[in-house]
Amino acid sequence: MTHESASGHAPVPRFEPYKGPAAGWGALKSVAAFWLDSKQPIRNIRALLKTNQNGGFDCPGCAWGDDPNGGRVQFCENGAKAVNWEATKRQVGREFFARHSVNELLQRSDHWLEYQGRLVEPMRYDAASDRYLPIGWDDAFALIAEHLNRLDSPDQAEFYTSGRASNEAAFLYQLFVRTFGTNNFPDCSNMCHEASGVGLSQTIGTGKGTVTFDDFAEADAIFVFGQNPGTNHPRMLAPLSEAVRRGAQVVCFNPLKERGLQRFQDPQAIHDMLRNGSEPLNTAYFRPALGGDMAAVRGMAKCLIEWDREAQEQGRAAVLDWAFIEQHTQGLDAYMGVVRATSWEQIEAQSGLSRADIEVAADTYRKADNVMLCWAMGITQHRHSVPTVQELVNLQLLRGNIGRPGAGLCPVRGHSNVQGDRTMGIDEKAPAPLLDALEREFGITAPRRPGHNTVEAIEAMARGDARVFIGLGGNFAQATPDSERTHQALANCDLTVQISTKLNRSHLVTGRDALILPCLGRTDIDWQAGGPQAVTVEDSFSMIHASHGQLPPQSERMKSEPAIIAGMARATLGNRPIDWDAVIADYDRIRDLIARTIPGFDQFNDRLKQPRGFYLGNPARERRWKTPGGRAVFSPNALPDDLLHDRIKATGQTPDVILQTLRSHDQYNTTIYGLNDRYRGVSGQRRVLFMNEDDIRRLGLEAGERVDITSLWEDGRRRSVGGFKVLAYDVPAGQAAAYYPETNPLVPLESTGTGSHTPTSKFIAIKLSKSAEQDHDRVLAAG
Ligand SMILES: Nc1nc2c(c(=O)[nH]1)N[C@H]1C(S)=C(S)[C@@H](COP(=O)(O)OP(=O)(O)OC[C@H]3O[C@@H](n4cnc5c(=O)[nH]c(N)nc54)[C@H](O)[C@@H]3O)O[C@H]1N2
Ligand SMILES: Nc1nc2c(c(=O)[nH]1)N[C@H]1C(S)=C(S)[C@@H](COP(=O)(O)OP(=O)(O)OC[C@H]3O[C@@H](n4cnc5c(=O)[nH]c(N)nc54)[C@H](O)[C@@H]3O)O[C@H]1N2
Ligand SMILES: [Mo]
Repeated sequence: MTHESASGHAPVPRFEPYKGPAAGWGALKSVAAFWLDSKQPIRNIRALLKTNQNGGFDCPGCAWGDDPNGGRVQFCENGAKAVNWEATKRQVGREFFARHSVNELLQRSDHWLEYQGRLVEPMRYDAASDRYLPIGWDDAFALIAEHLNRLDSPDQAEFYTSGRASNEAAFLYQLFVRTFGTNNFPDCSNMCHEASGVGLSQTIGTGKGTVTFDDFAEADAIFVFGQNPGTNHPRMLAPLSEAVRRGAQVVCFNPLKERGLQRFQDPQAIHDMLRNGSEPLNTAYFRPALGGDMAAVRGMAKCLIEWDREAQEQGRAAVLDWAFIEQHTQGLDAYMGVVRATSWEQIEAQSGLSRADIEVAADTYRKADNVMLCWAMGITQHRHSVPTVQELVNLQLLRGNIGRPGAGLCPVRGHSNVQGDRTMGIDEKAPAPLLDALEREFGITAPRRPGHNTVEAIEAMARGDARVFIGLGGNFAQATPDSERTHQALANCDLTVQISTKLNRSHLVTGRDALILPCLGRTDIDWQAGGPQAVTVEDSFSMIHASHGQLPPQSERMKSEPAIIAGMARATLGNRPIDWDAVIADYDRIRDLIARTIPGFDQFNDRLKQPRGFYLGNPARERRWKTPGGRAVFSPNALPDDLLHDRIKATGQTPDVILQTLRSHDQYNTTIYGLNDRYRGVSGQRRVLFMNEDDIRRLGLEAGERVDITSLWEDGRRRSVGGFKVLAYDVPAGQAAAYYPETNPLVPLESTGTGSHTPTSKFIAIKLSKSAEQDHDRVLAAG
């Protein structure tokens, strides 16, 4: 793969510390560059002003919720990039594919592939010429139906979903697939917040966060674990800096000193920018070991329990909220038992933090009346992520920090509708009430066998047990672990189908037959027989609202996602269990079906008319616990004995460092917008390895030289990636960081979270060696 810049001119790789605040002028400059590059700046600026506004479209960026008090422009730098990226005028159609064979395209970088423009017509792979050729929509649907109906069992097909799909698309998709007869719904959530869903359902009886936007204004302390909002949820910076300004505590747990968690300049507060002032974003910053958060939070709980005991002995006010514990929880005794059994030595060793530091964090926690805990991928992509999420719940239960204003649990979701897709039934573990409702409403026999998650889908394709792969959005080949094996698994299929907006590697790693089906994006106007259609999404705060595309589509040969799903369904099932064309004519009809089958959506179409949509509600927020015992549950998990998996130890080798894979500022998951990572001071390059200076010296390396990275896993396979430039960076000793997806070849398919099956992308044991591939430009400065 070459690493060229997509726009043609070779970038100069640089590395120098970023001195500006997060957001602010730096962000505006960057947005302007992307606007101009979209080739239709004025049109896109107009579109952008409609982002997250009433009558406008939902930002195709992250799942952060809107400020319900509204008014202000509700987009951020990276949302602007997402809009410009989707709304480009460049096109990828038959001429493009006539010029490039698939093998030739495979040599291009991910950045180059997506940069070529919007996919504008359906294409079918032709193995003889190794090229994609145009195909009509009806022929494409017929081909899919032929493959699906030929399978021995519906379980031989995998139906992937990426979290941008709207509620309407997701609902139709699961109805089609379940009528067809399988629960094989691998989705991006399996690689993302799965552990949050699992951990929360088991403890508070709902898999979603309990807070809404307004809680940020009422919290006395906000803890942010394993999240980089400056890049990934920039609109979160405003409530965080506002919290600090009014005297609340914002406490960060992150091994990297993320710029976006330190200083912030609000791009919407013009006076802030004119004086180039900036607001601090945190009041304390702890830098744990990778995977050390469970131990750190256990330490905090240990402090609270101990302080409560002392308070009781001395007749002072209790530290724990005993009234809440007695009325609302179960399992405290067993939990206290494991807390007592957890030694400070183990807590310090595993968390990478000192007891004194943890006591500071616990004291901040104790002094705050209302505490919110926020978290993202630094928590969920570990082997013990479910117990870690449960430890966050344990902490909150100790002081009743759930179900009152300014307090609660806030898993900050990724894709803009990943939460909604689950609500609509994109779930391989098919909840029985949903299946019952589908059977009742549609007269189908819904499959009851659990389906495949993402990792199981890869395994099934690799074994030859699954033979058709259909991807509703996303980039399965790149987003998933163990790239070489995943690619082989996809290539093993009889048919691969990608429903996409932009060209990516998943279109190039084909089954024997392969289709590219180009779809409309969030920004595009979706015209159907009944006029322009809106779709709906659910944000991280369970707010449901409508999204109306604003820009005329690039080509008449693109279809909306619901129309594509309906086309596949009609060809495969006929008009069973619904008249597919009829619901596509007017999406209100899809919403009527949702209203009749998905809890919380009654009178869906009417309630959508409320400005800013409606709140789906969350029983745990009202202290109603949908658990088997009707109470919130303390989870008595022991800390892992060792963060290193047995299969790492079985190699007999000691890792040089532990690697986490993360996002740069210029990417959206596998979509690479550019080669810069502004806040970390990196420009013009992505193949970099952030390392601690002592580790660089210890391993006999030099900053600026290139290394090959090999991961450790006992299964006889060699997993390595080459030519990563070592950057001396302020990371704790023993850790390293590099960008995803370039590092996915290192993540073993079997290295997954217990109970979540999420690949452990934030904990990869690696060895380093000097690379044969060296260059002469040296790093300009150390971070
Ligand atoms: N612009 C942009 N926005 C996005 C995305 C994008 O790619 N680009 N992706 C979207 C998606 S799907 C998601 S899921 C979210 C992801 O949002 P994030 O979770 O913020 O994404 P990551 O870049 O994976 O960052 C993980 C952060 O956790 C820290 N970390 C890693 N390991 C640990 C650990 O063991 N403990 C602690 N305490 N911290 C740790 C890392 O240093 C890093 O700051 O963002 C969404 N929004
Ligand atoms: N090593 C490592 N791996 C990871 C992660 C990590 O942190 N480290 N993070 C994981 C996480 S959190 C996630 S969520 C997954 C992401 O996994 P995915 O969701 O599968 O990947 P994306 O990169 O978001 O998908 C990008 C593609 O989606 C298509 N697309 C964009 N917009 C639309 C649309 O509106 N409709 C349709 N149909 N297609 C569209 C475009 O063709 C684009 O190329 O990756 C996971 N993989
Ligand atoms: Mo995600």
